[in-house]
Amino acid sequence: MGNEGCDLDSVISSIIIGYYTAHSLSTKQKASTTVFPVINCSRQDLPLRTESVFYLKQNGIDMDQLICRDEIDLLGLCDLGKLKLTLVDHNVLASWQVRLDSSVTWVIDHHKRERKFKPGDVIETVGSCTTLVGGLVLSMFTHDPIVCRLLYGTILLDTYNFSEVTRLGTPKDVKIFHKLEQALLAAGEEPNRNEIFEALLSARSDCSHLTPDQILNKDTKIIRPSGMTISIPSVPMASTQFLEISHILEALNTHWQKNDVAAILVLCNENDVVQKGCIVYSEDTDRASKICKVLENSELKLSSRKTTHLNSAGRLFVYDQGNVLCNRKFYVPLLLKHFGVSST
Ligand SMILES: [Mn+2]
Repeated sequence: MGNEGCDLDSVISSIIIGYYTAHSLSTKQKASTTVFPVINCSRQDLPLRTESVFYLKQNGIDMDQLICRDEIDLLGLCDLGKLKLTLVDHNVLASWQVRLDSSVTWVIDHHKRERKFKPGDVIETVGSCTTLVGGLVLSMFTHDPIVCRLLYGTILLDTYNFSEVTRLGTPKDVKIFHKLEQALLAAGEEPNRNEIFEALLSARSDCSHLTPDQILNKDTKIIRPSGMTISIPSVPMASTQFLEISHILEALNTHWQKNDVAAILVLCNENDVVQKGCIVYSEDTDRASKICKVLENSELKLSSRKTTHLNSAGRLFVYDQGNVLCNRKFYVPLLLKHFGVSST
């Protein structure tokens, strides 16, 4: 199971590790075990994962065959002692899934280690979790172009096509990527990395068929520092473009109420990875100012922008971000560190 952000990395890592695990079982184990990837979002939210929908479809994987988290009673299986859970693309369960932790038997992740070291776990900070997955499974699936293609495209997207600007790719990403490329060439394919990257990028940014509400839920992380909850949606557009979406203020207000959050911190990605702005929205001006102060005093190099948005006085704080390489991986620890991690 991947993380609840459920991006391409999480979806592909869980599918490939599920496939690998199923292939690795002994005949005896096969008789008594079912292995399946869990897509860590609800069936209803699956269409919001636009790049995953696009890439799976392109590679002939039927979305209806996948199991979303609301289609399987993991907690029930856990309570019965019948669950062995592999975590991919995260190493700490979301707070509302933390009861599954006793069932976790294996972890493959590229985020900072936040759990105790266990032999067999693969936790390394590289650009993409699929790089680590590729390192584990490639020898078994060198001749399987679908597996290779799924990993290949995901590494490209996560490293931003190994861009020199973003520097998201590590030497290990490069190494596994080249092995995948060799495997695809050997299979008679001619992978065009720029084409694949551009197609994935535009699929990820494609919000054309989404409602304002869906845009806010497309790629959202909710964090709970002590005493407050903050929702952090990341949107693939500039802040000006975001604020021009019709009924966006209503959608922010609904999101704020529904999730019972102190504030919504919208991260605006232009080109999808270079982050040029953020917006803080709250009906609770006191808390919003506290959050803004933390952001303003950080390395983000924020400059406040006056918004002329109707009825937004005191509720909407719009910023340009000078340090364009800081993304949610910077914001989350910053806020957690400042406000303290909740004990609940
Ligand atoms: Mn990832």
